[in-house]
Amino acid sequence: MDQTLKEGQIEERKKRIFSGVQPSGNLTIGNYLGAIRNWTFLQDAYDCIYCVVNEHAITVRQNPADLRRQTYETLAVYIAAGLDVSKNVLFIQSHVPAHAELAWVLNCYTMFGELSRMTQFKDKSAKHSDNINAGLFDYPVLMAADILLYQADLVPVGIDQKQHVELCRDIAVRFNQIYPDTFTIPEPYLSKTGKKIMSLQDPARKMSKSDENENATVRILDSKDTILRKFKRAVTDSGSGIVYSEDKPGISNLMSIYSAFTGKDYPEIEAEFAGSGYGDFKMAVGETCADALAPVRQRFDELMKDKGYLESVAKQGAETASRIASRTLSKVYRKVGFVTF
Ligand code: AQP
Repeated sequence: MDQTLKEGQIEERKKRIFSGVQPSGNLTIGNYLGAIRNWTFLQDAYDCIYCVVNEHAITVRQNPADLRRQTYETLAVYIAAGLDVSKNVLFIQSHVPAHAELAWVLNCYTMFGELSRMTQFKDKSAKHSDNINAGLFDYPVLMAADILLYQADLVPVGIDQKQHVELCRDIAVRFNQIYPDTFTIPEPYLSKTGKKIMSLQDPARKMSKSDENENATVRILDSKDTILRKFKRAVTDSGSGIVYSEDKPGISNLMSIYSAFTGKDYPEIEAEFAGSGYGDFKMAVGETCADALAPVRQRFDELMKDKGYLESVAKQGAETASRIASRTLSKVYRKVGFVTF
């Protein structure tokens, strides 16, 4: 129910969705299939807010010029992938200071032990052992602030971020127990296919945009030739046969990519490729992926030629987001006892 309505007025509001992607590199088909493409399916039924989370990105070292460029590119990918700017609020996190402000308050309601258990923190600390900064540890609290500021009902994410959404729920429940009716308790929203796309070079690891091995990731903006080459080099398993099974992680990963792009389930794919070799299947997945991404790439190129347009989308998005966020932040400040004028 819309909290701005006066008593007695009845009007259903659409459920609200919040999500974001870090501009920490060139986006992969993991980001696309696990997150952005699903957002486009939700834009009519939900009230959607999508952010380019550049404050999260600096938890690992970024080159400032690259970060600036990647921030606009990420926004352009959102639009190129099909997010309609008239239906969705699209903005850049650092333009709405309430994210950092609420994160500070929530820090004081989040336990050290909870943050220590986060898998992403453990993985990224191992990967960046020379820079285990407080921001990396605190990442899930900033993410909780992102979500709770907008009173989001659902958070569409890939499976790697589910643990963070669950922690966000725990923080919100704890806060509401002390200060009733402050936050909507959000639910993670996982797509049926594509929720965990694995590296093409090591199917035991998630495909990540910051992976240094270029052959491990397929980028949304890769050319068709590059996509085909990467799939051709994808690691497969011993034996033969296009079968989805735990002891065939390489082929199973390729099947999950093919399934996400075509909508076909695993038995259908097995039947389609019965008798085919790994090489033929890899080429089919590559072709399907490249063809599905071609229109996104084309629209992206057009958008990047008009920086003024992207800036206007970001500016308008930040204004709308700020209005919603400031209502929640004021409520939180009042509840915890901050003096306000
Ligand atoms: N491999 C993946 N499969 C499915 N979903 C994925 N996501 C990321 N990788 C995969 C989903 O994409 C959204 C945005 O992620 P993010 O950029 O905010 O953070 P991340 O999960 O850390 O993504 P990366 O690509 O691995 O970035 P880096 O390399 O910078 O750490 C999230 O919904 C995520 O689940």
